[in-house]
Amino acid sequence: MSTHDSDARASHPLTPYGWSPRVEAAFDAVALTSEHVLLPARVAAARRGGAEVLLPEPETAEHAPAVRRAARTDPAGAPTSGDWVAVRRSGDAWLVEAVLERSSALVRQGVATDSHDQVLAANVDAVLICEAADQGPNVGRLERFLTLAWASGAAPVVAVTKADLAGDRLPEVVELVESVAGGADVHTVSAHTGDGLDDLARRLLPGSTWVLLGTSGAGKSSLVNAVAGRTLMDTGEIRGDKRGRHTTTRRQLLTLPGGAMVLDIPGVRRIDVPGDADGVDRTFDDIQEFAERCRFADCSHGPEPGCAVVAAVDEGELDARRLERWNRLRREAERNRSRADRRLREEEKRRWKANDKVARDARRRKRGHAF
Ligand SMILES: Nc1nc2c(ncn2[C@@H]2O[C@H](COP(=O)(O)OP(=O)(O)O)[C@@H](O)[C@H]2O)c(=O)[nH]1
Ligand SMILES: [Mg+2]
Ligand SMILES: [Zn+2]
Repeated sequence: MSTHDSDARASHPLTPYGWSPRVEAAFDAVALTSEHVLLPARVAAARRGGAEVLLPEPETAEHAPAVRRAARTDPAGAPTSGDWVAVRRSGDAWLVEAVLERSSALVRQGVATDSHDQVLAANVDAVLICEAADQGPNVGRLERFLTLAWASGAAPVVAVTKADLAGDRLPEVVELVESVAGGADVHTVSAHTGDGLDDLARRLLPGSTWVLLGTSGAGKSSLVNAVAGRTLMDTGEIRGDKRGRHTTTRRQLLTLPGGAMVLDIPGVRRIDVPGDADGVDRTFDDIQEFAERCRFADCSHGPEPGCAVVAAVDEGELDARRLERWNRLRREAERNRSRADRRLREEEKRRWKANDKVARDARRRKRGHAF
């Protein structure tokens, strides 16, 4: 072959969808051990019992038995938007044989004791958190979305949307957002005037995957359409027409004309933060820094002596309300962590019992055969 490896990669038909050496290696590991001829594909949207995949042509695929079984045990393992999968042809149908290892996963914490986490999006490079300039901002919500994004393994970026509606308050709004954004960059944009769109568009690199996070009405779809220069997503404007209230419930990976992929997660009002301490720590890295200077390593940042966090509040270096929100999210993450642990233990017990039953049945059968 005359082409170099990098050329071959650049010309791979899945390159526009984010095909990378990492994904290639993950696919090879699966393909080499399979008895079937497998092809790599990216999941655009999950559907009942299967997925819409890009091969790169869009196709519908069903879960192969192994994937179905795995999804029953742990729904978080089912193919979701953004996943890389290995598929194969079976008669007229496509079957998803395996979900490849994820580089990141945006997880919605299961709230009920027995409920599972839901993976909202996989293999995401960046999360674009949209917060409308004319309604707030709601810093508690922003911190929650930031925590979710950091916990996913993707990098958060904040868009202060509808800048044209904020009037004189805009600088104040942006300053407030920046004060809680931490390591996330803040872009101020208006889908209506076009302000700030070029700067944001420059970050949407070809082959990168972005997830939009924000409440309904924050201007996510309008922003995507404005960046794309055409209507890729339905916006609030069409609501209330003859078709009635239109709310998108599908999480579908779309490709922007510039080559980046975006995924909207509609209808997000509030998401419980996952039991991943790293997400909270990174969101509140300012408090984390103070906490490292506390006298005791296990400081609860309460009334004990030598607490650098409490001292920072006293000295006006840290907003007491931010400290309160930090404590709340830390407690929530902890609660969700122990809930997840409990669920794991229970599942283990169930599996163990099931295995036990299989063994018992086998013994019984064996005894039966002896006669
Ligand atoms: N003035 C103004 N209105 C906007 C802007 N972006 C969105 N909107 C309006 O806000 C409403 C909700 O927008 P939409 O994109 O559907 O929000 P989504 O639910 O987050 O996708 C719609 O009526 C939009 O026209 C903007 O930049 N400026
Ligand atoms: Mg929308
Ligand atoms: Zn302390």
